[in-house]
Amino acid sequence: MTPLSRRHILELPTFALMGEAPAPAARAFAVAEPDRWVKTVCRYCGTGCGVYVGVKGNTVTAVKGDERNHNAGFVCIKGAMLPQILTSPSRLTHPLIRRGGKLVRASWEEAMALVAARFQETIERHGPEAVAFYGSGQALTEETWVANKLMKAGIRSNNIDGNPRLCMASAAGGYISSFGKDEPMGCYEDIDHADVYFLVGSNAAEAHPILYQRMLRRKERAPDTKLIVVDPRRTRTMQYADLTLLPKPGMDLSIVNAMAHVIFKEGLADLEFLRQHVTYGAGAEANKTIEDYRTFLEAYTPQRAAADSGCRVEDIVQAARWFGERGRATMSMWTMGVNQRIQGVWLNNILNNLHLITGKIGLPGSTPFSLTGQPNACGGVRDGGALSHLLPYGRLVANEQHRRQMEELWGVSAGTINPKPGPSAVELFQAVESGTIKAVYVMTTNPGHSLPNASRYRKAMASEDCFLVVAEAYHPTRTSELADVVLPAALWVEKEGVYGCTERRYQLLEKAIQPPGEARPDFDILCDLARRLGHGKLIPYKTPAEAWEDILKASKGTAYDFSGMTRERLRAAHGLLWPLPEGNHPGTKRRYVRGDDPLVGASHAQRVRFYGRSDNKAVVWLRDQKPPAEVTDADYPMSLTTGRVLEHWHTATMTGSVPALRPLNLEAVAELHPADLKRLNLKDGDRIRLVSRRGKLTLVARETENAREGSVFVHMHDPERLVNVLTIDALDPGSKEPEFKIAAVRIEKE
Ligand SMILES: Nc1nc2c(c(=O)[nH]1)N[C@H]1C(S)=C(S)[C@@H](COP(=O)(O)OP(=O)(O)OC[C@H]3O[C@@H](n4cnc5c(=O)[nH]c(N)nc54)[C@H](O)[C@@H]3O)O[C@H]1N2
Ligand SMILES: Nc1nc2c(c(=O)[nH]1)N[C@H]1C(S)=C(S)[C@@H](COP(=O)(O)OP(=O)(O)OC[C@H]3O[C@@H](n4cnc5c(=O)[nH]c(N)nc54)[C@H](O)[C@@H]3O)O[C@H]1N2
Ligand code: SF4
Ligand SMILES: [Mo]
Repeated sequence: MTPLSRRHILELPTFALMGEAPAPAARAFAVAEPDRWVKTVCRYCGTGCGVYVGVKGNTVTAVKGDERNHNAGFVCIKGAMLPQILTSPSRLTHPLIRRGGKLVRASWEEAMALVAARFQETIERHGPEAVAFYGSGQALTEETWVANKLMKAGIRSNNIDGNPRLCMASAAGGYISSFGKDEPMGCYEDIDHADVYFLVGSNAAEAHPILYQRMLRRKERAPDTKLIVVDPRRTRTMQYADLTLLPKPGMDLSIVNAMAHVIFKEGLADLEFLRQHVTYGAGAEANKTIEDYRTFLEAYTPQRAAADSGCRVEDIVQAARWFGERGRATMSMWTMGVNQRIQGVWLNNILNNLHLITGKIGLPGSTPFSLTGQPNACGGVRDGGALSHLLPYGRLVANEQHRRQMEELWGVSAGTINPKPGPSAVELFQAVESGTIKAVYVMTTNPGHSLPNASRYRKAMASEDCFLVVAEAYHPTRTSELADVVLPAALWVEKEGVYGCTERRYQLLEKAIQPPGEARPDFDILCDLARRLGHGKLIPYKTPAEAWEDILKASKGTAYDFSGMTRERLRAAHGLLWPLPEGNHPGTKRRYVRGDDPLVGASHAQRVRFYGRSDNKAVVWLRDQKPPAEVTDADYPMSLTTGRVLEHWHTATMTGSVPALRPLNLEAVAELHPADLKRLNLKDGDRIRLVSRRGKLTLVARETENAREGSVFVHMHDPERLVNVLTIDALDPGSKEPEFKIAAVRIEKE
């Protein structure tokens, strides 16, 4: 493996910067000496780095990493350049209403009156299920709380979902089926204790750079620390890997099952742990035995996995040995290469299995740790229960007792909440297409760009039969261009609220400056809408802090209990990890662990208690490898995968506004292996057409050894070249998450 030095780390493409001694980029952004520093959180990824913004007058002139937060003063290139997203010329500063086919300037009163009237009229004529809300893992917790309460308790519709369905739904489904409750049990500190990192479908060097850098720091200190990366492409994350497996897209369940096979065969399983803490299941039922599981694993020999995945037998065995070796702490991390698959939940389950069968769970450095994408997917939408089948803090729409609890907390009469779960994200837009949903409010997400099979849903959103409201910080976007009303939203430090990141860490973002023009915080806009729809009593809040009081109460007594996280404590702390019940509890690094998690009980006989399920056990699931939804064939012989680059954020409304980032990598290109180019008689720089069963896209071909032969990678960020016209809207049957990562395409020369 490549030797690591301090110099290597500092020269990493991730470009991490120390906050204290301003590194070049940080200084570049101290465009004027700030008058004051305000503590907040990075706007971008689910790493949730703490930052301070430097403010002069009403302008953010600098940013630096928070040394007392988990990121220890580091921020990545996107974080360092945050101030410029606030002042982009494309910031929307006043409402827009569509008149005669064109979006024209309107007053707030006109815009809000129109939105309220159209929603009211639609509900009266067609019922509450004719309207919908589509939210985001980037909205603040209090904003999401208001939207969820308004929809489920006020309008009495479960037609509320959000972009975490495109992202974390399979991880949530995996945690719930394996452990009874959502959310990871480990913490970032585990990175400092792990001896093995097992990364599957995660390009952390680009997507979670500060966590990746923390892994490298550990490797530098403890050179025997192993990094294993499983990804069909050769990624930047593999630069420092000790073992790389490059499976055929979609064929890595066989690898993970084969690792379990080897772990048992070589005596690396922790049979005592299994006896105490584990039950077994297949399908949806936990009704199997360890013998059933071992019989199931017999078929998954390393030879079979090698044949399925195209990886080498030795590498699969090596991965299993490093993972399972006694005395080594092992941390798995995974992201969209696992979740965005029709087998997403199943692959999550079997990654959890590896930790259960080795007992490498709930110990320093040993944990199954799904990395979250968005900064508040955990805190706002998953924990807050703002998906169509959920209610806040682990409660379910379909569970009568849970509905009663929320009705009481929300102060509405019993029977108010509709017992039928609403549609998931993609299904919601299918209902727009079919005309059952006639009005949609979209907030802090850009579905006209980010949905799979996008042309289909763009057409539905643009239709005369759909009244589309978009709350946005910028205009035009690929969604605001389709809207009937666009509401200008305050952004990031122009408002206040809570974000909850990957490790159950909740943090307060303080308001630092006033929003530009007439832009308003989403919280205020939603409260205004609630009042206009006659739900002022239900949504009486004047400030996000008032809503937070209700949120604390709703968490109390649940498996999420963070009722001790008062505004004051959040303001003083540099992040707090739940469970954190009322009182002076310091918070929980490792969930389910005796002596750390207050919900386990100090006198519990064993070191862990998986209290998410009533039998206090976790489930090892028998999950078979299946093919992806769309396999390649003679007409569509290449496999398309999509994802991210370091410098850009999703639909690039923010990073595309930063002059230093805009020129870097924003144009989507088709990354192809030299052998494929040769076979197709193409060369680097040629214009080509990618054709799938759903659409066509013209791009420049880029030759790279990093591509997998037979596969093409296109990033998702370019608003002018929407890769989602090609992707497939096939869904995981459990999580309803789309298979963004695998589609069949052919390549034509332009
Ligand atoms: N710079 C940047 N960082 C971000 C974001 C961003 O937009 N830009 N977005 C944030 C969000 S919301 C998210 S969800 C995360 C996503 O973070 P990641 O999931 O790490 O990023 P992706 O590039 O979407 O996909 C990861 C990898 O999955 C691989 N993959 C594709 N198919 C398969 C397969 O069949 N098996 C396996 N094992 N791997 C496969 C792809 O080749 C890709 O390298 O990033 C977060 N961080
Ligand atoms: N092909 C392909 N498609 C994908 C994926 C993939 O890997 N491949 N990944 C999927 C995943 S994991 C995700 S998370 C989604 C992300 O997809 P989106 O959520 O659609 O992408 P973003 O660009 O993050 O959209 C956030 C929008 O909110 C706006 N905004 C920012 N701050 C505020 C605010 O405070 N208030 C309001 N009202 N608006 C604000 C931004 O300008 C931006 O337009 O994409 C999904 N789509
Ligand atoms: S790693 Fe994520 S949260 Fe941290 S600075 Fe970079 S984009 Fe922001
Ligand atoms: Mo995501």
